[in-house]
Amino acid sequence: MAKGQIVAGCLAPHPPHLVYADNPPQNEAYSEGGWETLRWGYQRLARKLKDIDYDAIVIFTPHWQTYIGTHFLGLPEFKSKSVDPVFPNLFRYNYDLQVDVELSEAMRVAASAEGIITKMMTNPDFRVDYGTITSCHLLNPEWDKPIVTISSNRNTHYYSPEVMIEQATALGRACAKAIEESGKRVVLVASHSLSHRHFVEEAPLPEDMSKEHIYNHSQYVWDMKIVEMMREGKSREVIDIMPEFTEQTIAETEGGGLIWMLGAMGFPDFPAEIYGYQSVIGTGNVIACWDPNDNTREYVL
Ligand code: 2X7
Ligand code: FE2
Repeated sequence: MAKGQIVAGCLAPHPPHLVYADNPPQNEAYSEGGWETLRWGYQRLARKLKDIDYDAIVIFTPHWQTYIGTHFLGLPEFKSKSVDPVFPNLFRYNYDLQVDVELSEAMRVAASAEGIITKMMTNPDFRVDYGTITSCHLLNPEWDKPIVTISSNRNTHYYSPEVMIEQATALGRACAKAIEESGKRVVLVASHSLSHRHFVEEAPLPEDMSKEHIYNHSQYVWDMKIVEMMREGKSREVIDIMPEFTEQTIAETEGGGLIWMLGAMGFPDFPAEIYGYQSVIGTGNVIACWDPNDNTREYVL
């Protein structure tokens, strides 16, 4: 059997506004559009993924928060309605998704061998979080690949940002080993925004783009610094300044997704492809992809 491999790693923000703006049949709310810079960037990345041969998507989300250990989806199908608790007016999405349970269990076993507390989620009534649904919908609107969702163990809050770096890196290493042994070709997804201060009042029309802007300038400067480092292939340095970044901008990096993904990819030193940056209700969001294949890696933006 050929060795499995990670064929791409995507940083894929999940504001539910992006699904709302797209008006897919699965979502109950209706919009007049909005946030095109991000949505068009997602469409471009989705087209790239279509040209890559892969078996499964493994996604790490900060909106499945677990306080004892790291959990993995553990049933072949989950079907329900995902409702964003903060924006139920925008996101009530009917999903029916397939899980690669074999890969999920293999990653759990490998993580456990790294000393991480783990558990499979086998409750058929479990509601998959909106981070998973939003990022997966935008990267693969056809939903024609099985997924695995990994929960975010709350290391940053319970311990410190430094402990999160250690734990999420170990988890990434374990997942990479399991993927290699599985013989599968896998796309990794870190589902989150960068800076994460947001407005506490919504515009009367949420998609009114005349009201959308970054929460404050300092948040913008921090985000641009991180994006610049991604472009320069300085992924290890991104992790080094992450505790400060997370604290200063209340960044969603606190959940560990980007650390996990870059750790699994061995902290790449090649440039990330950038597909777009835009604010959503004041938060900073970049779509980026790390393509380990020198022949297909592009300079997108
Ligand atoms: O979960 C989110 C987010 N990360 C960013 C913006 C708006 C809503 O939800
Ligand atoms: Fe979020």
